[in-house]
Amino acid sequence: MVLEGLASSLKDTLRKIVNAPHIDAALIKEVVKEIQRALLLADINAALALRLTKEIERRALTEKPPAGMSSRDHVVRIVYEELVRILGETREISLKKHVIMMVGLYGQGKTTTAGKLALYFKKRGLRVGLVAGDVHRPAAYDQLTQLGARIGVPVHGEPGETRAPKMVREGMEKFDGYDIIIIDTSGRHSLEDDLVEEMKRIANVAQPDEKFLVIDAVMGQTAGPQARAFHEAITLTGVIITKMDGTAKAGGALSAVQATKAPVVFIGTGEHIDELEKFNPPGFISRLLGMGDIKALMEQAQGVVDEASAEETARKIMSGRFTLKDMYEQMRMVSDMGPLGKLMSYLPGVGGKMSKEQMEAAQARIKQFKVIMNSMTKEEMENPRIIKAARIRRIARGAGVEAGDVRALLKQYDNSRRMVKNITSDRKQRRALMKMLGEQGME
Ligand SMILES: Nc1nc2c(ncn2[C@@H]2O[C@H](COP(=O)(O)OP(=O)(O)OP(=O)(O)O)[C@@H](O)[C@H]2O)c(=O)[nH]1
Ligand SMILES: [Mg+2]
Repeated sequence: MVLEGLASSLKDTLRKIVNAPHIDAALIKEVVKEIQRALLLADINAALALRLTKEIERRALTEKPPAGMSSRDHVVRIVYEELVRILGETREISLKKHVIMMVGLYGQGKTTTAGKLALYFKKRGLRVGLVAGDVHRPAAYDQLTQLGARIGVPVHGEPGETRAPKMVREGMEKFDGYDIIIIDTSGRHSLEDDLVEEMKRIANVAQPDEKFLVIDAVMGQTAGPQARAFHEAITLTGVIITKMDGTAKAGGALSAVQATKAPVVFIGTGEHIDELEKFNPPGFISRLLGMGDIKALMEQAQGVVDEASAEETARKIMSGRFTLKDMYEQMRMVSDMGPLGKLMSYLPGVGGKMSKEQMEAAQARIKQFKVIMNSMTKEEMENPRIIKAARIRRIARGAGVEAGDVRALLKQYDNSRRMVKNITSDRKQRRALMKMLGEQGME
């Protein structure tokens, strides 16, 4: 795993929060100090680490947890959110036809990454061509040809040709009907005028949609000034940080590049051709903290609830009109979120209490309820009280279940309605529910 050291100390710290008998200022201060130490070891800039941990401390001491969230979960969430913030937004990558130009200093991983990107797009069903625009290093053409052959992507190049713009023009013509054209270019020891000149001439010929700077993670914080210099010279559209697997300094490179406002788009995580990852700060931090599933679910849950218009549901519940249809909608929302187990593990205070078997049983029941409701009439859905023995038999037959299953559903509805009624008659709970459904999504 990338940034192993940082990951293990952050996980230890989170464990301390989760296991604490109660959260108080002393614990928060201690935790913040540990986070700061871990960040410095991962080569994060000292001023940045200080600012970040100050903010974590301030929020943890002053913010109240949202309704339904324990103060432990709340502090974990603050740590998570602040770490994500220093890595910036996820930069999406187009899967439509486009041209990519790779630039960077000597030996940073341009050629390897050009091959990795070619495979990345090929796997997504796009037709890719590689152009060997590095005409200065004699072995560069062979290297790219071998990479191309391994992944079944054609390479345009000509050993002995020394005019890069000419090579690129030919490549552009040859791959004219392709979806993605990736141009490899030469590196230099530093950002000298002739490198800038050559990059500009190639860009002029290729008119690339993406100009990706490739930087080795071992550069640590100096990746920042380097990215800034390239950005000023040719206006980058993104940065790819390679060799994230090999160094503890990767945190320095990531955060320093982010500070230049040239977004990190991919990271290289190994020598192998498929070791390239789309860089996604929330996902990256979740993994560092060992909470990948939870975060993914948090986002997923938010998305589903938004779509289903949580406010509408909340308003209905408030007005006391809670029909079978509403219950069905809610079940659909929940089951659309995938395995119920995951949802349960996210919900504060619930996680871990249900066994795997219990969760699977709950999931199966939701599925069955959906089938049963599908054989009800609109009237029955809106006014379940009219469902008596004869209707129960008809519905059971239609859904291919036992009458007892239909009764179980009606019982569940009764329970839910009673619960809703209790909530809506209690002002405090009403407010909490409104908040949960309307303002905070699933939180
Ligand atoms: N461990 C690891 N090695 C990598 C990664 N990306 C590239 N490399 C290695 O880094 C070395 C240099 O990679 P190249 O792709 O040749 O670098 P370049 O920028 O094209 O180099 P020049 O063309 O000479 O400027 C190779 O040995 C690659 O295998 C990565 O993500 N992880
Ligand atoms: Mg190269």
